[in-house]
Amino acid sequence: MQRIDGKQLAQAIKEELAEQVRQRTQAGHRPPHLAAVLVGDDPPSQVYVRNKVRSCEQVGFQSTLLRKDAGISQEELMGIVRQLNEDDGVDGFIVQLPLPAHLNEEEITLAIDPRKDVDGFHPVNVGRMAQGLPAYLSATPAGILEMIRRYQIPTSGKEVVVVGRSNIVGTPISILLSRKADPGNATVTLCHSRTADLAAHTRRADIVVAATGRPGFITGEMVKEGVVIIDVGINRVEDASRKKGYRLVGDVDFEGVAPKASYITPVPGGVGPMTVVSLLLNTMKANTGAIYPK
Ligand code: BQF
Repeated sequence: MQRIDGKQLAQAIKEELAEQVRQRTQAGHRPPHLAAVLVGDDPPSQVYVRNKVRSCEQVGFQSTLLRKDAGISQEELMGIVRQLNEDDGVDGFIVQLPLPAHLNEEEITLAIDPRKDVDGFHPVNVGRMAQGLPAYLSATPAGILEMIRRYQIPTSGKEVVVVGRSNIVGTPISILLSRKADPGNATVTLCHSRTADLAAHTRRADIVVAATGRPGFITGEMVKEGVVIIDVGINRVEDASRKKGYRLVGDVDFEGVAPKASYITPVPGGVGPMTVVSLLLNTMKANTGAIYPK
């Protein structure tokens, strides 16, 4: 069993990015600039946005954090999105999800200029991704692809089972791994809460991508010997022995599954850091015009 060290990989990629920023600023370009809008005080969202801002600093990007009260109106938030769309000093921006319940996430996502949509959530980018056109890829699927690439895990002709069909992880990773590309060319099954006999599917899988949001959901008896496990879950479970009162666990029962796995991503330190670094990579692409030429 080999652990896939997402933290180490993310660090290596950040060092490459920092070098690229140095070279481009030497050559007279301004550094990439990411803006993030955080609405309200959802504790995990605050952690995620802080991770993103700190990561920008580490690689020499400019970052702007716009913090807004949980009570902000839809109209005011739409106004902020329009301003960021127009701001030539901002290469890309994100609106941290989830938003408070009174706000319409779909309308906000649709209002973001696809050329600045470094989260890759706008239907224009999703559609381009699905057709294999240049697009900003959703950060978690992009991070998973990069992990698979750098660990040289074969995907062509493999049986992949994705568990979870969200718009930001399950659905796009299933499209990406089935595309005619490398990594890709896999035979992908997308399982979800209505799948009959989930274990019958996961037991056949060469690669399992777990994105259910249920702590420890994938158990040892659900997988075959030699399986590759990509655990996307970031679940807070109560733990009185920790300073913060909780610890992070994945969607996979690590202790039960690891002995059967050839490769497995840990939580924390697996997919999570790769998600953040993918956002940086998208922001670099926004700055250079790699997806949408300027
Ligand atoms: C780690 C996210 C669910 C819903 C919205 C490093 C992150 C997490 C874990 C992080 C996530 C999860 C992010 C670790 C961003 C990943 O060391 O394991 C980094 O910051 N993430 C998000 O912005 O929105 C989410 C998960």
